[in-house]
Parts: sequence; C-alpha cells; structure tokens
Amino acid sequence: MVVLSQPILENFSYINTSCKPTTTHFTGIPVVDLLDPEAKNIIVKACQEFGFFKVDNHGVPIEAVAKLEAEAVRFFGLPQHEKDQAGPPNPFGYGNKSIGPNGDVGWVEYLLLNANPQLIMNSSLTFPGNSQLFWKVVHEYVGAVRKMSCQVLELIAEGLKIEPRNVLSRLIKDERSDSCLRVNHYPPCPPAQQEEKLIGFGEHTDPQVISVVRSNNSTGLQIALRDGTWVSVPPDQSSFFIDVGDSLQVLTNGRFRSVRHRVIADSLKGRVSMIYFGGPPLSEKIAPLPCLMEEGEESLYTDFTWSEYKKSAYKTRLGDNRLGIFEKKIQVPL
Ligand code: GA4
Repeated sequence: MVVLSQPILENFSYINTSCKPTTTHFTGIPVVDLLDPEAKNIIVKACQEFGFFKVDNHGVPIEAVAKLEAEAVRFFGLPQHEKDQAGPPNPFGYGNKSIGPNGDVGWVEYLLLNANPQLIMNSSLTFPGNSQLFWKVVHEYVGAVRKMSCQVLELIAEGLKIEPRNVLSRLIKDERSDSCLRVNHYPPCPPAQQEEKLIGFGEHTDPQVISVVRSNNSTGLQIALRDGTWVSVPPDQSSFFIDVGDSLQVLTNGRFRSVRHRVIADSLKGRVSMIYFGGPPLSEKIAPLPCLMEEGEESLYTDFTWSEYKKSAYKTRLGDNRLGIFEKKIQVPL
C-alpha cells in the first residue's frame, strides 16, 4: 500500500464539503441518440441549459476505444522513471500532478498530445515500448472521435438553423485545427482522503470549441449547473460526454455556455479518461457567427483570434474565467 506523507497531501486541494452533496448521481443529464431525428433539437437545448450532454449511438468503434485505453493503462503502469522520459508536457508529453504552467496541481498523471491529423503520425515524442503502435492507436481514436464531433457540430448548425451546415465543423476538420488529446489517469484515492474529496482536476471550463470525454467505468466527473450547484455525472463507459467550450460560447454569442467541470479523485480502482479537445486553427477569428445574429444584436465580446485567446489562457490559473477580459462592458444608461 502507498502511504503518503502529510506534507505531500497538503499540496492538494479538497472540495469544500459545505457545498451541495456531491456523491449522489445526477439523473438529469441530457442523453442524445445520434440516430434520433430529434437529435439536433435535444443537443441545442442541452447546450443552452447545461453546456453538457451524453451521446449514444455515436459510431466510434468500440475497438478504437479499447485499444487506446489499453495503451493508456500500459503506459501509466510503467515505472515512474520511464514515464518521466515522455515529459514534461511542454506543450505535449507526460505530466504528473502539475497542471498547466501556473502552479495548479491535481491528483492526476496524464499525457497531453497534439491531435492535429497531420501531426499525429510524425510526432517527435517517443514512448517507452512500441511507440509506432501507440501513435497508430492514437491516430485511429482521434480520427473516429473527430468524425463524431463534426457530426455533433453539424447537428448544432441544423438545430440553430444556420448555414452552411459545416460553419462550425470546418473549424476542427481543418488540417491546421489546433486540437489536442488528453489521456488522464487518476490513481486510486488514498483511503484516508476518501472522505475529504481530494481534487483530481480542479474546476475549469475548456477553452476550445468542443470537448469529447470518454472514461472507464469510474466516478469522479462533476459539472456545475447554471445555478452553481455541483452534480456528479453517472459513469458510462460505452457513451461519450460532450462539453461546450469557451470558443463555442463566443461563436454563439452566449446562447450556449461553456460548462464548468472538475474531477474528484474518489475512485477506489482509479479512473482513466481520454478527452479530445476540438480547437480551431490558430489564425481563426473567434467571434459570434454572423449567420446567427439577430437584427441589431451586438457581439458580447471584443474581437480576438484563437491564438490570442490561447496566449492569454496560458497565463491564467485553471479555475479563472478566461473569457472575462474579452467580455464587452455593457453601458447601463443612467
Ligand atoms: C483546460 C482544458 C485542457 O485540459 C487543456 C488545459 C491546459 C493544460 O493543461 O495545459 C490549461 C487549461 C486547459 C486552461 C488554462 C491553462 C491551460 C492548464 C492551464 C492552467 C489542455 C487546455 O487546452 O486548457
């Protein structure tokens, strides 16, 4: 058994248990069957109300998921010194406990990988063991998940009645798309910390357009509802969960809201999750889609490119509101 010394554990954060109960599973998460003719409307409503939903009949081959999970389990099971050879995540590679460049920590180790279709196969990162097999598996997984993400973004365009149908999906289909894949391993929570709700990954919103989460059958993921209540997402290893990112919030001029989420390291067996973050090309202007704007409607945000947003995001702490500095201050007439 691993016994952690108190000074090590003091570096981690715990959930304030005075906030609403976090252990009961929330049953109100919208579920979308991608084959349902009503899918587009259910997705739009889910993006407006929660910024979050679950997807079934997603078309991602179960083998592609199983192979990447197996590679992740193999990698995270290696001795620490071997995993460290693939780090630090600068910007891509292996990271352990430290998240991002500004002092955030979590009970997590991870691989952060570039998910741009052109770059995956010729990545310069080498992994212990069969590196070629690893990249092949990543390539297959990302290809299938990107395809599903494009389908979801096209359903959103249809549901919002905007044209062309690929007005959103083109952002992540573009060969210069700045997308990434994060594979997280939350080691089992030390028994003494189980009651205290050790934080695996602190609360935050994702900067990109859309994030697609798949995890093994383990608990831990929580989302904040619009009123700020935190609720636990019931695990489902055969489905995917979709988060609206900050960029999609801006592209829809606030009609959709990016969802705050976090992971509590409460799993006894350990949690493995893989998240595809669909991001636009660096030079892309992130602004409300003109085809969506009503007559006289003004943008809630100042103009910026994805590259400018990303640059400022990397100066923030995980829990910060990264869109704040781009929000236009509304003049209230006296
Ligand atoms: C949150 C979403 C993704 O995991 C991520 C994270 C990134 C990182 O781990 O390097 C960031 C975080 C995320 C936003 C603010 C900055 C950058 C850590 C951090 C403190 C890969 C991403 O794109 O943004």
